[in-house]
Amino acid sequence: MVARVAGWDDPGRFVCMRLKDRLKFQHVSGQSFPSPGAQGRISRSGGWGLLELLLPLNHTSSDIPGQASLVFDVILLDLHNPRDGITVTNQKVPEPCMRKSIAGDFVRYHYNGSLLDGTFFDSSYSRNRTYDTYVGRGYVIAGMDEGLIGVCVGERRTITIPPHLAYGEEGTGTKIPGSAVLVFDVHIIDFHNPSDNTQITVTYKPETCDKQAKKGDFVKYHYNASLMDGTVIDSTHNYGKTYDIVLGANQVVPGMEDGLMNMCVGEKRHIVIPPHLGYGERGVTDEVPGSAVLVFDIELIDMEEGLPEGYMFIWNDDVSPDLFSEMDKNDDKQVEPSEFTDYILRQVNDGKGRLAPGFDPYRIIDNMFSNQDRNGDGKITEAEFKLKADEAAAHDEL
Ligand SMILES: [Ca+2]
Ligand SMILES: [Ca+2]
Repeated sequence: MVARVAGWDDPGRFVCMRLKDRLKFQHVSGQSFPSPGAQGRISRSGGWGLLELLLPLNHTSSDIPGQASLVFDVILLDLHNPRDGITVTNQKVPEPCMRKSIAGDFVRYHYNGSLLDGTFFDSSYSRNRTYDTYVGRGYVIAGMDEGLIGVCVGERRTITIPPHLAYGEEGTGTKIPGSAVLVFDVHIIDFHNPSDNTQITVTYKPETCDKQAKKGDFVKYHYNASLMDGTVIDSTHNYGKTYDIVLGANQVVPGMEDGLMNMCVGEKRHIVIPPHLGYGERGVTDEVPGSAVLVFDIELIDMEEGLPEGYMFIWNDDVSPDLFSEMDKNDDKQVEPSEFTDYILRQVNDGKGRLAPGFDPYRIIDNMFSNQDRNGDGKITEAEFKLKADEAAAHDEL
């Protein structure tokens, strides 16, 4: 059984010790073991002074004769001082450390937990996933809450926590006994704050950078994606082609929209996306862990200017006054989908009009047709066309 000894290791200093023995102790003073794991012998009549024994309930007084000197062989399991706070040792802080965690940050970390004598009790590695928590908010034991403040991404540290900042006199579960000092070796994978924005660092800016990507532009870019610990997630270079999207059209996570905004062709950026602007608490199965911070290195390869917001087609020149008859090729006084499609595509090819880049042109044209075909009979009459054209005049639209 595990026994516990408490006492004063030097004047005024109160020490609690957990001992492995057949008996339970309280109140030992006058001497301390040098370190956990040390073995020693306690004698009732020796130099231990105020030793009082609390015998287990199954002991009867007949077990110990009166006036007996008692001798115990003990192994010191751990010791702490109730006035102690946590201690942080073995720090390995990566350079550069851009920022240190503060209360309210959400930290993802790995840990190995052991008792002071080295007995292992738990590890996040065995579950193959990080432990994730807000820090400084009471979601974890007090000592861990404190030990995870001031950490850098990638940092390793050992946090030693006295029982009054861990699981107290009661302990918890089968592996953490009462009054146990806990030792956590932690590795910080990443952290973020729910108020974080996308962090953008321009790593290369071309000399001429006059056209900058904006909402509606069709942008083509390369990216390398990884987690904060360097784990590679994905790269367009693996596929040998760019990733192409319309900016502001929700085709990528909000953090990537932020990161691409105002880029010019040839520019390179390093962007860090917090999970609420990335893949959230769920992440992406087998690719992005839940609540992970993402790191992208991106390069804008090409872009095509989009149309003004809200437009899917615009005229570059003045609109022909004979639009309807130009569309109605077979002159049957109605425009069918094929006539309409042919006409719009011809305008685009001739440079007279533009479709919004990055979308399926046939889908846009279908929508335009449906918009004109008021009664939905699959044909546009001159009356339908005129009605729409009058409305559009106000909107400067077809
Ligand atoms: Ca026709
Ligand atoms: Ca119609």
